[in-house]
Parts: sequence; structure tokens; C-alpha cells
Amino acid sequence: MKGLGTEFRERLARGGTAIGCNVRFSRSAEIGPILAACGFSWMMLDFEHSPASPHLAYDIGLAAIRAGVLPLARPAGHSAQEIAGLLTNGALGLVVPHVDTPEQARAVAAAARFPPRGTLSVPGSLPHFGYGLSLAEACARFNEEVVVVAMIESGTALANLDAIAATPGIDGLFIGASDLLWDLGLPGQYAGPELRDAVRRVCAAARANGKFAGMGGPREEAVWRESLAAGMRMILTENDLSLLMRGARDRVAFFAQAAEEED
Ligand code: 3PY
Ligand code: MG
Repeated sequence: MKGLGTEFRERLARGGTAIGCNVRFSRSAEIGPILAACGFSWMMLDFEHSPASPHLAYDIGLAAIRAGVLPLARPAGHSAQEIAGLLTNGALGLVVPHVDTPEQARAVAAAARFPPRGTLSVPGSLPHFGYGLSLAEACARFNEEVVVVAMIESGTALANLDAIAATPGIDGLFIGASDLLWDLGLPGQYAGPELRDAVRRVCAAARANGKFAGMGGPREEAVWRESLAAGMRMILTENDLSLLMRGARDRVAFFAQAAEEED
């Protein structure tokens, strides 16, 4: 049976898009079923930029899998220990921040897979696929399903783009637009030519290596339209907190306007 990671990769390989949400604020396991009902196919559990505890990989990650949403974790760094904790408890892949070199790409790709494909430490049981598989079956299935995405967030990463893209075990390249622009000395210039050029280069490097390309950071719809046209397919729309605030502000604005019209 095809799992969520395989479906995700195949959808992107066919040219489809995968819409994701950065989960940095939600603490309930219900966020997976909620995102599923809204049409999201993946989530990024954010351990880099939120005060989340690793326990969320278990609570939110597993419930997301049961609801049909692929739970990827963004670790705070590249440590094999942190990655093992997130992956063996419920995350089914990684969005790895600040992958600047092919050496770093190789290390995180290995840290995300059990031997013989990598060096991920084998736990007592692996919960992702239910409780009916043997440990050996579950680890083999995990190695098939896990998705590893390298974030391109600096000028150094852009300089090493082809070598990072060619790294076996890296499934996709993903621009972190905010960090990239700040690193290039262009804070906040999401609509500028430099990000457009980076998008074009990342899409080309991904295509040349049979990988997919994605991005997070921009909010401007015009930037997204251009990036989709350039080949971006793995889309991190925004985070759960900003979605909530935008929806809340829209409702307040509607009722404030309606009240004014009544006066
Ligand atoms: C960035 O824009 O730097 C990101 O990490 C997006 O998630
Ligand atoms: Mg970033």
C-alpha cells in the first residue's frame, strides 16, 4: 500500500502542487484533521522557530498521518540525535533548515534513514504505520516513505546548489525566502529580482536532478504566482497563527463594516 511520503513525492513528480501549513502555534492533535478538511496535504512541525516540545511529533504527527496529512518536522539544527527523536516518534520526514553544503546534505539524509540506507537509530517500536508490522517491516516501510527536504537559505547554499541537489537521499530543495533574503542583504524584498532568480535556479537544479522544488516565506500572491509558473510545487502557505489572525481580522472587519452600514 502506498503511504503518504510516496504519494507526496509522486504527486510532485507528476507536476502537482502540495499545499502545506507551518504548525508553530497549535498544540492539539486535531490540527491534522483540521488541515485535512481544508485541503492541506502536508504540515511542517516547526521545532526551529516555535517553543514546541518534541512530544508534538508524537501527538500531532501521528494524528496527522491517520488523517492523511504528511507530517514533516523542521528540526532546530542538523543533530542526528534531534532528528532521531522527531522521526522515530511520529514525523515522517524533515524540512532541514540551513543546508549550505553537500556534506551537510549527505549527513542529514543519512540521519533520516535506518541502516543500510542511513544511520538512524532503531527504536523499540515505530508507531507511524500502526501496530501490526514487525519492527523490521516498519523500518523498511519508513525508509520508503520518509521525505527529506533541504532548505536553501543563504548565498553559500545557492553557490553549492547543484551539489546539494545531486545528493542522494535529498528528495527536494526548498527556499526559505526570509532567511535567504536577509543573508543576501535584502531583508523583506520578496518581490525583487534576486528572489525571482533564486527560485528559477532552485527549480532548474531540482529538475536536473529529478527532485522537487518548494518554498516558504513570501506572503505576496504575485510572488507565488510567478514561483508556481517557475516550477515551485511544495508550497508552505503560512503558519497556523497567521492563518488564524487573518481569518479573525477578516471577520471583525466584516462585522465592523456591517455595523457602520446599519448606522
Ligand atoms: C524562511 O523564510 O527563512 C523560512 O524558513 C520559511 O519557512
Ligand atoms: Mg528560515
